[in-house]
Parts: sequence; structure tokens; C-alpha cells
Amino acid sequence: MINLTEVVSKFSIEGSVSEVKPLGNGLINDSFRVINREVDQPDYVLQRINHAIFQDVDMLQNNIQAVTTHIRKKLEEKNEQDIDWKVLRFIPAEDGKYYWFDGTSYWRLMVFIPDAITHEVVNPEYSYYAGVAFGEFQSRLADIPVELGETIPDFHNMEFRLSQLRDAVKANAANRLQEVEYYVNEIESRAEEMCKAEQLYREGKLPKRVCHCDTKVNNMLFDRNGDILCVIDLDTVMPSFIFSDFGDFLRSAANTGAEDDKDLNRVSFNMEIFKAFTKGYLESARSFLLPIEIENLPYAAALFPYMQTVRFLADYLNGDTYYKINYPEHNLVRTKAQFKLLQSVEEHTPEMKEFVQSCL
Ligand code: GN1
Ligand code: MG
Repeated sequence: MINLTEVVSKFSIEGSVSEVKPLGNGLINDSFRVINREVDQPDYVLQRINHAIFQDVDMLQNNIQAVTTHIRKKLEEKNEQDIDWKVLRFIPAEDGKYYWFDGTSYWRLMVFIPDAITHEVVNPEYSYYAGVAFGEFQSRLADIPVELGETIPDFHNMEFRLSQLRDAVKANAANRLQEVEYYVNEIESRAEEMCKAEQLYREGKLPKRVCHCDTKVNNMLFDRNGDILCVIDLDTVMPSFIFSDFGDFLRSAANTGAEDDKDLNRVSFNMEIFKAFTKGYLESARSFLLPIEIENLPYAAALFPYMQTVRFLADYLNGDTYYKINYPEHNLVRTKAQFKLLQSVEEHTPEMKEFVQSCL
């Protein structure tokens, strides 16, 4: 067992460590809260970076440094208070790098934002603010002076995700194909429509912009009044279609059930959340969005439950090599729940289109 306090000691922290304890429930990295013995010094968040997934840790941390530095500068220009609560601040290790390699694992350390809350569920009011916040996040990063690397190549490329599923089907490594054939067929019947973004991109009609690419609702910190403090989990910030941030937020926030709900009757798409989020997002992002981006927001709402169905199913077929699971069928349960959400989104498409028009 690795000694976490010793890991923290490799970083230049203020104060001293009293305790290190597990934090959050991300599916990729392991997170810990570092409690400071000194009450007037900050607590920290220690993370073990999932190196199997983020293979270029140097690029990863360079991206994150570029993003946080750029946002910090913008907040300073606006004379904002409590900036350490509004943008993540990473602590360098003893060699000056923003990560430390212990021979097996990569670690990083950031300042813990106090009195912040994450939500797995949000109401329409919070969703509205989340919409404004992600629109602002994209607009703040629109003029970032460096080109960000793709920390996971083809991360939200639907054609690529489908090809991964097709490979998984072919290999059938865990011998689970038979029980999921229904889902494979449902996915295939939507494949062309769902790869529309890649097609539009090739035709030069759709741009890529710097996006967050993991806008799950629990990747946002709120204060006790429900105001958004900060967007966290910046590993996947990279050039993508704006659909990424719009669609992935709704995939988590507008789901009336859980991402891995076993009871499919609980899973459906909540239009009140959609409306509030869309209103907020368009308010802060409309000035830079192209008509083709706005027009396709309802497509984005379907794309992400679809993509996540594909990703969970591929992982299930591969024998659970990517996502952390709590029980053997977990990825199958997730697949079914995401597919149910997709079906509900599809039923609401005309209503979504109408609403987007009414915002303009
Ligand atoms: C992962 O790290 P976490 O749990 O916030 C995943 C997302 C998925 C999500 C599904 C790097 O996010 O893309 O949408 O799980 N992140 C990566 O819950 O694959
Ligand atoms: Mg997360």
C-alpha cells in the first residue's frame, strides 16, 4: 500500500498533512482529500491519474495549466474575489512539474475548494446557472493562446466510438455478445444519423472549439446558495464540437434516474431541465455560436446518451477494461439505462426543436 502522506510530501504544500481520505466517485481517477493540520492553510485534493487512459501525462498537465492560467487571468482582469474558489490551482511537485511519478503511478495535487458542494441531481434553477457557466467556460477559452492537445485522441468522435464497439463485437472477448444483440442492432440502426457531426466537420460546416468534454453535473462545484463556483475535472478539456458540453450535461442532469439505474421506469429525459439549461447556455454562448451549432442542440442531447450507450456496451463486451465497476453486470446495466434515456430524448425531439427556436 502506497503511503499517501508521503506522496503529498513530494509537492510544495503550505502547512502539514493531518489526514488523507477518499473523495468523490469518479469513474476514472482516484481522488483523496488532504486535510491540513494548520487551520489557516488550505486543504488539498490529491489524485492518482489513470495513466492507462491518459497516456500522455505531460500533455495532460500542460493542457490543464494552460486552461487554468488563462481562466485565472480573465478572472483577475474582472477583479473577481476568491479566485482560488473559481478556478482550480495546481501545486507543483519538487521538480517543478505539475505531477509526480512514483515509479508506478502519476499523482497531482490541487487546492481543495472549501464549502463547495457537488450534486448528482439538479433542479431547473441550478441547470440554468450551469448552462450560463458552461457557455462562459467555452467563451473564456475561445482565445486561449496555445493549442491544446487531445488528451484522449478521438474522445468524442462518434465514428471512432462506433468502430471501437464494432471491434468489441467482432472479438467478443468476454463472450457476452449473445445477450446484447438487441442493443447492438438498435445502435447500428442509428449510426449514420449519430455520426452527423463528423460528417459536417469534414464538409467544413462545423467547427471545433475548446470544450470541457466531461460536463457531467457532478463536475461542477456549487456554493451553498446554489451559485456555480467552478468547473472541475479538466482532464478532457480539448478541441471538440460544442455538442460535447451541451449534450453531456443533459445526459446526466436531465436524466430522472441514475446513470446506472436498474429500474428503467425511473429513467427519462426531463424537459424542464433541458429548457432551463438551454436558456442559460444560449444566453452566454449565443454570441459566438453558428446557426448550425444552435440548430443541432437537440441532436447533441441525443448524441451523448447514444455515445455513452456505445461506450458502456463496448466495455461490457471487452470484459470491463475501462470503467470502474461495482458488480459484474454493471456496464450492462449502464448500457440499458443510457439507451432508455436515449429513447426518451428521441420522443422529445420536436419539442426541443421548438424550444430552441423560441429562445432565438
Ligand atoms: C468518465 O471521470 P468521470 O467519471 O467524470 C468518462 C466520461 C464518461 C463518464 C460516464 C475520461 O467520467 O467520458 O462520460 O465517465 N471520462 C473519461 O459516467 O472517459
Ligand atoms: Mg468527474
